[in-house]
Amino acid sequence: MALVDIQVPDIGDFDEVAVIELLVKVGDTVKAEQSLITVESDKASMEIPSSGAGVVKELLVKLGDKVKQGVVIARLDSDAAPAEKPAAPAAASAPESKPAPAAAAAPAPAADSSGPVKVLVPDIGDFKDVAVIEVLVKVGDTVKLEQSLVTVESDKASMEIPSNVAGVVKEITVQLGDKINIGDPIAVVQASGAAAPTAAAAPAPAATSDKPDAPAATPAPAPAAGTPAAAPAAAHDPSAPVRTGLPHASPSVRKFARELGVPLEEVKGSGAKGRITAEDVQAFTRAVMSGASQTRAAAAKGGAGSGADSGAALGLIPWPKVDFSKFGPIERKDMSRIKKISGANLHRNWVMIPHVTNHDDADITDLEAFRVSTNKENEKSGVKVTMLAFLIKACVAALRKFPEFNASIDGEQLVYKQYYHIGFAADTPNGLMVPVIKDADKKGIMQISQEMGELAKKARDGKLSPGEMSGASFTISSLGGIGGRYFTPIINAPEVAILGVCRSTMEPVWDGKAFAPRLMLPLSLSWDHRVIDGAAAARFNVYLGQILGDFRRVLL
Ligand code: CAO
Repeated sequence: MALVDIQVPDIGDFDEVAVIELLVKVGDTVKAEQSLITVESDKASMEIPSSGAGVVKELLVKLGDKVKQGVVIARLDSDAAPAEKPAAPAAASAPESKPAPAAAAAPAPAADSSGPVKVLVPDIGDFKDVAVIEVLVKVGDTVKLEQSLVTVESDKASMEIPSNVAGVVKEITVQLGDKINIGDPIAVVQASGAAAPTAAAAPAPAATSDKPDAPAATPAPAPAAGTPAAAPAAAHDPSAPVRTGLPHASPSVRKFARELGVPLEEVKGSGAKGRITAEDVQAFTRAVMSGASQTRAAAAKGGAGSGADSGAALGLIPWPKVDFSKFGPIERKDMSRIKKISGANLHRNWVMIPHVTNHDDADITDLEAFRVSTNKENEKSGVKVTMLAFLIKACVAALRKFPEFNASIDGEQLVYKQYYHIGFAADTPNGLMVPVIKDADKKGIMQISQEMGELAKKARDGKLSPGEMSGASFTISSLGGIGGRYFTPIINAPEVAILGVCRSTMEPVWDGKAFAPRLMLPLSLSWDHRVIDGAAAARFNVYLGQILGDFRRVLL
């Protein structure tokens, strides 16, 4: 096995450029001149080719690394080189010739200190017939010295061509798609008075972008200059990996996107061949800021809509599309407004909150006997005391003892509420609604029962006001009137816990000496594991069970 180190060749004045794409992986067989990585400065991006053929044994750079000439990118086993392509000599990774400084090769404009100046394509190394893919200024624009005027692109690199004079753009003499070469005119700029430099500005080195006083004559970036591998005009290498990851955008647009934190791969390009322009990045940012759109990362954190297709934002496979009528008769109905709204909320809460549910049983034998006798005594009052009213009071007591269950997450803080507004899930013909009993700690069982009856009726009649459905600090979902044993209720964000209750049943319970018939109420407490832990949840349920078992404990 002959190991060959592949180094970054001479890339002109590019120093410390970032690796933005790895085009091969360990185990890949590469040909000589096949691109291995893409690097980028703020003005140009280029692919770094392999100076030899072989099998990649080691990749010595990773995304984000800063590299410069001489840095070893990869280690190849050249013995394993494809037979049809003789391996280039190992030493070939270092370029044999340096790029000519732009000042030497580029034609010097006849710079009048205040007259019109023709801006010409400077020395761009071996770049020949490169296409103008972006015109970055328009007639009337005031440009600074070295401000980029156009972006050109070969099949291996793109770079921006700067102005060698400051002033007002009088004419643009190239169009999108034009093929240009060294010495071709790009624009006419009315120099703004200061003496224009006598040499054409070189395209691109990163360091010059914000420094109008930086030397204009710098070497051209070197995809063309060093190894033959880097020649941008080289025929397209069909063995090069398909570029699925890198969005089509100029270096300055990428830099702009990076500054704003915009994920370029999510921006739809409106330029030629789908190229992303600065305006596209701005439009994307505006859409996200206005809430009209969101990034995939935000969606994955839970901002995704409830639609079945929002799984794409989570990187999930598409929702199955089935023609159900193939299997039998069907009927389609629109989802109710409430179902759509509650569905979106439930979906977000399910995805965003790390739910855990603790199940337990409470002995409500004595409490139920008390409830029944109370209702008998108060028959004439018209108010029926419900088990749910007792549960609300019992939960208030447990929330007082375990305040983190009555809290909400707000950024990096926890908000501990000192009020006890208890929501209860109500099943209505249009879907699930959650009216709220405000200040349940300050109300008696009769009052709570009465309010609950009124709110449940309003919910069924679709007459709840927004105020009657907001502000809950904890929620109870009771299926006791229907049946079932246990379930996993979904937390009603931004609350951090919810109690699910099912139908009580008479069960034989061991009292230490014998089995006794006891009325047992199944409890299911779902809690947010970011705020609450399992031990606290178990304690909460135990305490709740003790109160429901003997309500006098509320007074303790
Ligand atoms: N165990 C045994 N019986 C129970 C019980 C329990 N845990 N809870 C209620 N019952 C009984 C009641 O005593 C009542 O019996 P009687 O008619 O003999 O007095 C009967 O069941 C019906 O009660 P109810 O459901 O009308 O009254 P409630 O106070 O228990 O509940 C309300 C009110 C609004 C919560 C309820 O009507 C409701 O909508 N529940 C469904 C909530 C829901 O859908 N949750 C799921 C959310 S997740 O999708």
